[in-house]
Amino acid sequence: MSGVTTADVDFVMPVYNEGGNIERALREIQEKVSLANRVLVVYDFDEDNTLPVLRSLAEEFPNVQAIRNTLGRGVLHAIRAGIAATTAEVVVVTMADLSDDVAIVPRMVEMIRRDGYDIVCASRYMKGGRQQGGPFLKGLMSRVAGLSLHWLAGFPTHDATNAFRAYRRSVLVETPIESQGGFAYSLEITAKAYAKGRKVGELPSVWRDRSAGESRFRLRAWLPHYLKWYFFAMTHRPGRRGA
Ligand SMILES: Nc1nc2c(ncn2[C@@H]2O[C@H](COP(=O)(O)OP(=O)(O)O)[C@@H](O)[C@H]2O)c(=O)[nH]1
Ligand SMILES: [Mg+2]
Repeated sequence: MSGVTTADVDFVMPVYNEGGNIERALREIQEKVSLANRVLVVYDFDEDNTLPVLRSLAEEFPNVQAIRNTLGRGVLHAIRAGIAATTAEVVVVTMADLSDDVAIVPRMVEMIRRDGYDIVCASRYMKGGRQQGGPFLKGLMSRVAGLSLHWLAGFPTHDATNAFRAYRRSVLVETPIESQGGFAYSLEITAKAYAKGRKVGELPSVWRDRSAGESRFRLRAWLPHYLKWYFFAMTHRPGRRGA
């Protein structure tokens, strides 16, 4: 994307050797998201096998920009580096492994731009949403966390741990991330924003486990981060204001 035009939506897409998935992931966005968009593909190292594929697609996808994450290795640093490069009013974090169905992105963007939402969560655990495949324990814990926060604490989504989420960019800018690794930052940001009175909504979404490449999800290592923000979300509701 050139000149001073700003896209309707900037995607932040972290990648770690997604050479087998990236073309399909970009085509899905091209086919299902007819908004002006940029896709910021964030990689950690120059030998990443996603890069040659990206170079071969450069002409066909002028909206795609490869960004080298220089904040430190790992998916959280990559997402932070991607967020730092965003300019659009709406930022969507999504994965390159074809797990997320980007067909809901236009509605996510509409909810933020037209209906005043600040964060829209893709939700596997509400009516119409689904989780297909993936490790049993990871899925079970994610579901129990999401449903307990929703039903016990009134958390505004059934799916607290999904990273596939649309954010009003200003919310990302004003919310410092304390999480040190993994994907718990998405629960952190959403819980903090909700506690501050920001409007958080959800849309049903189907998540499918990847068929190419390998997951780098580290349940044990990241569990303490999740628990910290789970507890925060359980105990911080927005204060009553106005109506
Ligand atoms: N830049 C970067 N991206 C990563 C890293 N680990 C995972 N990713 C990307 O993050 C997304 C989700 O990762 P994945 O390991 O499949 O997690 P899962 O979907 O929870 O199993 C994919 O697009 C990966 O390529 C990393 O260390 N650095
Ligand atoms: Mg995955």
